[in-house]
This record gives sequence, structure tokens and C-alpha cells, in this order.
Amino acid sequence: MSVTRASDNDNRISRPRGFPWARALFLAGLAAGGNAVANTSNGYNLPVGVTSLSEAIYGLHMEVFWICVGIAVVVFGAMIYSLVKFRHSQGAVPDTTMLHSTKVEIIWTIVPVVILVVMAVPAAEVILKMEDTRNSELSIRVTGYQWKWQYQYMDGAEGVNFFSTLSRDSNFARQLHSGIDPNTVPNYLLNVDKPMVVPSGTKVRLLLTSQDVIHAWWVPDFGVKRSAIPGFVNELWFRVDPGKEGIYRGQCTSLCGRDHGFMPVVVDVRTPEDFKKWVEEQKAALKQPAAPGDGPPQSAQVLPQASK
Ligand SMILES: [Cu+2]
Repeated sequence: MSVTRASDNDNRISRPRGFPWARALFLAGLAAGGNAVANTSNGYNLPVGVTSLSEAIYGLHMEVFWICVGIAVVVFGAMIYSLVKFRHSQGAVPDTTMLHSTKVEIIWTIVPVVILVVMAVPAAEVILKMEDTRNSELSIRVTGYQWKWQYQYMDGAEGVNFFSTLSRDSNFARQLHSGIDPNTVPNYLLNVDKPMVVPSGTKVRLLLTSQDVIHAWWVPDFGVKRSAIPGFVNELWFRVDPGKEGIYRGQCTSLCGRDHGFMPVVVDVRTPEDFKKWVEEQKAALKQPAAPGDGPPQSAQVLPQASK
């Protein structure tokens, strides 16, 4: 009942929107073979991503970036102009009339306050949006283990439950003295046996926790990253834009032990119709009676002991 499709969907990589040069850099990156990460980053900036959240974060980032550029131009412009125009060799005499000028002090207090408020308002809006997990249409419980992820579906996909571990080819290649060149392994250390499958255009809520140490679930293209902490349930949400179906990759981003680098996150985004089909396949597989001597069906997976 293998449903792993990660490798045959790899050509569905989203491209960056926006400036033509960003696209050119992205394509140059592909041509240079730097296609290890299927994301929308051009390598020089944050990825725009494929969710409304990631787009809002990117927009905020660029807004603040341009404000900083404006400040730099004004400050360094005034500085360089003063250095050149009033240099000692031109007979410049220090002007002492502006010492303790109340007018100047008021201006250089008010201007930064206005700039900070201008930045704080959109930042607060984005943060509130990120935290708003209400009205989600699909919830998935995500549990971190040393060193794998477990995905337990709720709502319409209740009962679907599986582990997602590093793909076998990456796992072979990573062993000491394996003799396998990692460059020959597609999506080396960024591929799993069973990716999380979610529908596009749907508000998906993840409930994150952990069974051992602190892990963190991160998919840059979704604009989400959150810690999975034992004894706590953290929430995050994302809604992938319709038309952006494909494979998206991320990693555990909390230093969680020896194999921290070997528990990637892979999300397979499908259209709602394809997702429904996938859920039905999974549920049908759950109902299949186990062959004699087969042990428990795969659905009734026993939680693994954390390996030492
Ligand atoms: Cu981890």
C-alpha cells in the first residue's frame, strides 16, 4: 500500500514570482544543479512561498527592508556629504550653534518613533494572522521522535496515521564509509518514505508535540516553523494556494540529538479531489484484514522505542 510519490512529483517545483532577475537567478540555480531544495527561494532572499502566510511574511520583510534602505541612504548620504563638503582642508570651522538644540532633539526623537510605528503596525497584523488557527478544515497531530515524524490525521481523515522517516537511499548514503556519493542521491537528506499529504486551498492546522526531546517542524515555503515540545501542544496553520500543488521540503530545526539532520519534513500538496482519493486509499488499507502470521496491521503501528 505504498503511496510514496515523492520522487515522481519532483518536477512540480514552484518558481519565484516577482522580479525577472529573481526568476533568472532561480533558473541559473537550477542549471547549476543547485536543485537540492524544492522551494521558491532564489538563494538570495526569503522564499515568497506558496501560502497566504508566507506571502504576508515576505511582504512584511520587503517593506522593512526598503525602510532600512531609505534610512541608510539618508544617514550615509548626509554623513558623506558633510565629510566631503566640510573637510578641514577646505577651511571648515566647526559649527557650535546646534549644540543642545531642543528643536533638533525633538526631531530626532519623533522621526524614529514614527518609523517604528510604521513598521510595528503591519508586523502585528502578520503575527495575529499567523496565530489565528480558528476555522481550520483539517487538523493533523504531528509528533516528533528521535528521529522521525508521526502524522495522525483528524477531521475527515480520522484514522490515517503513519510515520515519516528519512528515505532509504539518503539513509544508505549518509552512513560512514558508505561509498555512495551524496550528489547522486536525489533530494539527499530531504526525502522521506511517506510524506505528509494535504489538500491545497484548505486551512490545515497542525498540533505539534514530541515524544522525547524538543524538535521543530519547518517548511520554508509555507512560512511556518514551530517547536514540538514534550508535554505541550503547539499549533500552526497554513493554506497552500490552489494551483501550487507539489512537493515541499523542510527539516527539523531544533537540535534534537545525534541524527537531528536526518529527519526531514516532506509535504505532498494535492488538489482536494486527489487528497480525498488518497484518504480513501489509506482508509481502505486500514480495513484490510491482516494475512495470517502478518502480525498487527500496519495501521496499528506500535510507537517505536527511541533508539539510543
Ligand atoms: Cu528533531
